[in-house]
Amino acid sequence: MTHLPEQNMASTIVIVGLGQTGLSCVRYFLKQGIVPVVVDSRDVPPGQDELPAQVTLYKGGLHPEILLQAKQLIVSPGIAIATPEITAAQQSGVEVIGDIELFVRAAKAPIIAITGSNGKSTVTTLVGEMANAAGVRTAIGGNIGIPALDLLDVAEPYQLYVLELSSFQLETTHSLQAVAATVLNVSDDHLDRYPDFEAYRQAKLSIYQHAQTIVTNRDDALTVGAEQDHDGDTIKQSFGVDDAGYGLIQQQGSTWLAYQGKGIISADDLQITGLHNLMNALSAIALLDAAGVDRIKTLPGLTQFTGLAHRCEFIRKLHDVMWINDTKATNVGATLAALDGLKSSVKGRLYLIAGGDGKGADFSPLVPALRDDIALTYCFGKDGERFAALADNTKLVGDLDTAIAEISQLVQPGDWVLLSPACASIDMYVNFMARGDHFRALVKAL
Ligand code: UMA
Ligand code: ADP
Repeated sequence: MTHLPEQNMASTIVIVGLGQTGLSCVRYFLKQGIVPVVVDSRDVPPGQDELPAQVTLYKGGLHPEILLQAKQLIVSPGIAIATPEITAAQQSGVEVIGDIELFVRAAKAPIIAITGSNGKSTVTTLVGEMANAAGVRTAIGGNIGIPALDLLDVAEPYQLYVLELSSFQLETTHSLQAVAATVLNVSDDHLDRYPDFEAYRQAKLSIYQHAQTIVTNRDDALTVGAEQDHDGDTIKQSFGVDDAGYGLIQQQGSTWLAYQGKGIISADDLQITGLHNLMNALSAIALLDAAGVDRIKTLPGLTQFTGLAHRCEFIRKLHDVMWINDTKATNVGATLAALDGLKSSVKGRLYLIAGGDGKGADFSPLVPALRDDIALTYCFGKDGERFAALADNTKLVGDLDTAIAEISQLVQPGDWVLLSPACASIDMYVNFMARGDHFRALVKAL
């Protein structure tokens, strides 16, 4: 039995899950003179050394007796709200919200909200850079790795917030009224956390609730919600490869990003490549237009954007062989986008390195690409065997070191080697960045 805190639990705020989110919530409450308690199921929760002494941490379990007596639970995204201990507290009348709900209740500037299975971090960063280029003091945060509540703690307030929101964060957010909201795309992901794909999709579509403008993807019908998913007077915009709304046109011998058939900027002026990145740029323009930011002034932010590390990141050209790090491809949709975007540039053969924790996803949409576009796929990690079974031209190896050592012996000038795992990294690495850093180090050492 846990010893309950001495303070009156009925007025206590309980933060469920330490980690980055939990710590940001602690800082937020302490700043307001409120001392919360923290509960974490892990024996050694990350960030416990940073926890101020006046905050009590109950670890090694979710301590239902504390949750049941709380005034409010602030649940971290890493913990499902369907967890029995949390459901029981909710049913007994305890309010259950997340850090994004706290943020939107407190934020004083408009919010652009971005979700989707892939492209969230790219679009969030791009929108932030374009808005700042236009002279609008803008902060980005959320699932991208900067806890949203930390954005409130600044001397000079921001004029615009751009939030990357995961389906987990959206589940515990109810008061978001975005000036513009988008679901970039929806494909299999996190099926280990949801009963089915539709439940995951619905969590994403909730971003549209009470948005002034919603921006959907014309090429992905799953991004379009039902009428009840948004208010009656919501403005609807969309992006896609055709020339309707925000789209692409051919002009002066090249592809242009356009709105209602009128060219905005030539794709040749951008430093990011691949059709998926043109879609990312179109969605960024649509979101900023909806937020009323002067479009012309935003464009230098777009032309200067070189993309994010770990997403189709060029690492090295060695003996005319290209080595690309796409470790952030943690689901099938992202790997398909990388293959689609890159394959036309490959003059020789393409080698793929894939595998890790598939989070319950169906890998079969990759089969045609594995068979037709790739010379040999090296598979490793928890679901490496399941991956290797997809096609004949695959090889199962124990780790990334072995994959790279073997591929480096096979490659010829003109070949490309792509790490695009279609899986999460947590079976073997701290996070996707550690996997990408390992790849980079191995390739640099060749
Ligand atoms: N956990 C427990 N017990 C607990 C609390 C957490 O086992 O009591 C585990 C979770 O199952 C999870 C891990 O700890 O595997 C981290 O969970 P967390 O809620 O403590 O995570 P934070 O450190 O707060 O980071 C979270 C987001 N993490 C998740 O949603 C899992 C970060 O997104 C986000 O950048 C950060 O808040 C700031 O907003 C990461 C992520 O992987 C990058 N997101 C998923 C994705 O992008 O696919 C959704
Ligand atoms: P997220 O934050 O949603 O994970 P990122 O911008 O970090 O998205 O990109 C993750 C992966 O998805 C990378 O492998 C990247 O190449 C790929 N990607 C980026 N934009 C898109 C898109 N619009 N559609 C499909 N895949 C994309």
